Amino acid sequence: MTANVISLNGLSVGSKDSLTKALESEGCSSSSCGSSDAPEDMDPATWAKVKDHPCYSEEAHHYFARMHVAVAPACNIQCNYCNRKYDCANESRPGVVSERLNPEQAARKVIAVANEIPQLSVLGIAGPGDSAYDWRKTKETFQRVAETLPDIKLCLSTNGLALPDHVDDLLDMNIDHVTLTINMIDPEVGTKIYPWIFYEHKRRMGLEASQILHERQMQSLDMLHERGILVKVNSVMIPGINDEHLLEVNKEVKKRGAFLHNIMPLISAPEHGTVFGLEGQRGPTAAELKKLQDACAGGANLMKHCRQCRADAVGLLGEDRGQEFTMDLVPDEVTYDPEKRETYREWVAKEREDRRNAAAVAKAETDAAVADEAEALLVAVATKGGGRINQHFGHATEFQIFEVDAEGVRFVTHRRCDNYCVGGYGEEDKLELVIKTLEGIDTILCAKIGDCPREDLEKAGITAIQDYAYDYIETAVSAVYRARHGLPAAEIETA
Ligand code: CLF
Ligand code: SF4
Repeated sequence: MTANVISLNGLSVGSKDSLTKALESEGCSSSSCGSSDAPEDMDPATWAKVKDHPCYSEEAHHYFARMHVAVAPACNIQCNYCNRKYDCANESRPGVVSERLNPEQAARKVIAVANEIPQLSVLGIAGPGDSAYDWRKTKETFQRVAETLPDIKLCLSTNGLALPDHVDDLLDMNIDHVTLTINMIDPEVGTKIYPWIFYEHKRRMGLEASQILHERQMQSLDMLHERGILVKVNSVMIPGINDEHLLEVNKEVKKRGAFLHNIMPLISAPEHGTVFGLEGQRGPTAAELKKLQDACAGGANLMKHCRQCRADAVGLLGEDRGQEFTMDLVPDEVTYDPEKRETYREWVAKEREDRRNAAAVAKAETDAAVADEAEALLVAVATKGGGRINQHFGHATEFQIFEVDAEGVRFVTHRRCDNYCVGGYGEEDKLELVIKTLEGIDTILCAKIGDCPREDLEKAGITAIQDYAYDYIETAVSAVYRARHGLPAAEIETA
């Protein structure tokens, strides 16, 4: 395949060969460490809403970025997994928000980011408190941004308690993506998660608090659905508290029209200072999360590519470029320049079509040649975005995991290795830990890999392949599967 490829960092287009050469000259300092939705699955109006939203469309997350602005510090409830000194744990990793912004600063920052990151398609407000409770600041920020950048999608994340009071504002402002964090539909379960809420000028405790929160969350979901606003439900999976119960939550939110359900593992450590962290409440293992996700089959569609980002995250999901855009780096006056973003969108439209066609050909040829019952493979991919295999093994901070069988190639999840790659470990230790995170993986596809890590991976039973550098993920994964069955790569014509 000799398709042109785009460098997502610099928006420069080149050939696969030229990028491979660039990669070689770049070298590598490290020798070791490295909604399953599609247009045909939904009506055109819904597809138009989600196609460029990296959280609502798995395909879009390869191409488009989101940014959060931390304008809403106040919150009206207490979750046992949250410490207000930290980001909203609904939508972020625990970590202090670098800076809180006022709406004017936030709007300026969005323009600065849009000028530099052409992939930016969504502005989300996810705290660090509750965006619907701190509504005045949320609303002013959205209004300011909409005036300058009308093509940016506006996205809100909230616990839902205050939301029914603002649904009409959402409609007026054309906001069609809202995330509700719903951890229970049984208030008894809620008492173990929420010690109090603040509602109608009064602090409510215990069962009363959970009862009110539950009713308001269901009311929010119903009101949003009735008005055609797409709702994603986020749930934090807390072993021993709501893990089994989330199956019921999944069914209920589906019944009430949720577009997606995102079940996120509890992140909990004593140093976060949360009630759960101090009590030693653990998060679920990857296997427990997968088991719950599998059990939800047939219920609300699941989002599986969430990165639990910070309330001030900037960039593609899985990367955070927030430190490049702190307010001291944003000019006092910024003028929006749409050119880069327009060019990028035109490129993405062609690229997506080409990638989809290539994946369809590979699927059809494989389906016809491999028996249905043949075993599925798990393949890890090192990618910087764009739906291509374009990252050096040693530079990867996470791997995207794809499953392939005769039915085709499916994104399954991502596995992070940056937890292990930051400081304190020698190169050898890093590789050992990366290998652990890749347990169960058959093959790794990356743009380049050194001989030493390749041999160590081989010893661990994982084959590392760089022959598909800069190819589309689906066609390369499919080629690996076909080769396993003694078939040549599918014949694919690309633009
Ligand atoms: Fe932000 Fe949330 Fe909007 Fe996305 S995040 S407000 S819907 S633009 Fe996305 Fe981040 Fe997961 Fe949230 S990956 S934590 S789901
Ligand atoms: Fe923290 Fe968000 Fe819960 Fe409020 S809703 S307590 S900010 S996690």
